[in-house]
Amino acid sequence: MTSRSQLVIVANRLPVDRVDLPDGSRGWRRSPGGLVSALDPVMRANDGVWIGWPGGTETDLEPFEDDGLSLVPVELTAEEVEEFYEGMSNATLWPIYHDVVAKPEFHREWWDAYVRVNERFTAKAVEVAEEGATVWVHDYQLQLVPQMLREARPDLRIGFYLHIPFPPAELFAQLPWRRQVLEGLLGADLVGFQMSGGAQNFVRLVRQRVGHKTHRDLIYLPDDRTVRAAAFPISIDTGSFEELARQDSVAARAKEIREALGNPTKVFLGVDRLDYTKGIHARLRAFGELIEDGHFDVEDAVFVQVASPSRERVEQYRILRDEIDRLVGHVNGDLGRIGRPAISYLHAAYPREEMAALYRAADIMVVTPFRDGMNLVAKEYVACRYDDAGALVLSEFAGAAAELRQAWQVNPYDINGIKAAMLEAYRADEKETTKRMRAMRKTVLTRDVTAWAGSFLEALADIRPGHGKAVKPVSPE
Ligand code: GDG
Repeated sequence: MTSRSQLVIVANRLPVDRVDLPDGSRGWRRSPGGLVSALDPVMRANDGVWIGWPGGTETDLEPFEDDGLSLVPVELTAEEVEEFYEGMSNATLWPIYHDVVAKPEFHREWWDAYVRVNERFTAKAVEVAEEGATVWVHDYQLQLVPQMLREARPDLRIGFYLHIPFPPAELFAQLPWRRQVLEGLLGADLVGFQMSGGAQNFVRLVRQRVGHKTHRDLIYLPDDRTVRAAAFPISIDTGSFEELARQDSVAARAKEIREALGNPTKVFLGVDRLDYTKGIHARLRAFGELIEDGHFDVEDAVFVQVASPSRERVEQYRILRDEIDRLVGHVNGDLGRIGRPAISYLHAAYPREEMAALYRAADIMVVTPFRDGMNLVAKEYVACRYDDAGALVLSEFAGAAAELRQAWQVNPYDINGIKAAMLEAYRADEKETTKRMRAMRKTVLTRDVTAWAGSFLEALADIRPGHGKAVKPVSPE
């Protein structure tokens, strides 16, 4: 039995992963991530509850506590994992919301599973939310929850945050269930986006497709409710990243990494989930061509690409994996030397300490998504560069580009443009890289994830004075 709460977080995933313990029993391990660290203090201050899928298809899971957090698992069947998660969420909505970089698939059974699973998440929230509680729903897997929740519990204050871009009307219009999704989101009092462009796309679509009156960032519903749509660019736990990067063990590991690479003059780095939106292929191709063109050779520069396994049962992700395998084989076969491949390609996930060491070891971080809500990797790299060194090559189509103006910005569709930016960053003198990095660090240090969560919750508390109770403000330790 879970206690009821004044603050309920509803997200696709719980902030824990299943692990096998040494004694043979099964336990939980906290999954590290910015969202969890941002919400941790708010959750504690308000005795919050987090509702989410623990991954897998285990049944009979009861609500439990993990390191002081109350967690409520939502179960999915194997069929729902296929239809709701891999299908509707990752093969329909994900590509539509990312500029149709891959072709979205539309299947009515997937939609039915999406509705059913959204209902299940809603039922849990209805159960655990106290009278007048604040419920914060996250991301594209749960866009129907706000409306379902509003119908069941009009007393609640409901916020929704979309972590990925919200597409332009022309693309969103392809979705056979576009109206249901818009109405689903309109159940919230505040709908948050990474960028103001996403918020504007949403307001325009609501006006066009649902017919509600709108003014700037406000939508007026016939039942006298007002919904606000605004941008809240997400960030990282900057302080904890910098602290990690400053550890002696991380510095030692960074040195070891450079040695293992053969101490080249410059190390380029890419870190992504292996996803077709991230532009991994384009940047590796650009790097290979720079060597082929004779701008530098493998003694001068190498590229380390970490691609953590992701959504491996979705067809498009398998195709992408093969394409990258082929390209890396081709570049290394043609351009590498014994003991010195041009690209060190790592299809694996690493602990946070190793990520920090990689960020410390890299001279040039290359982030080239075709479309990305924010891209936290770019901000993490900046957070780890307390020495004000290092260069960032960043796609204009990542949300982060709006804040990290001093990066070498590129159009990820323009391979020559990527090459030129990589070469400029490679050749830039210390004065130039320091000036740029200092400015970017100022941004990332002041706008961290705690500020992000605080500003969203404050805006949510402001929206309907007198209705629902506001959560206690976050008190950073
Ligand atoms: C979505 C939106 C938005 C990656 N490999 C490893 C690892 N990571 C960590 C990174 C970073 C996170 O995963 C990836 O975050 P991104 O923001 O780069 O991208 P998405 O996963 O697509 O996230 C995105 C974000 O939501 C937040 O709103 O910014 O636009 O698409 O933190 O460091 N971490 C570890 N090992 C790995 O191998 N430990």
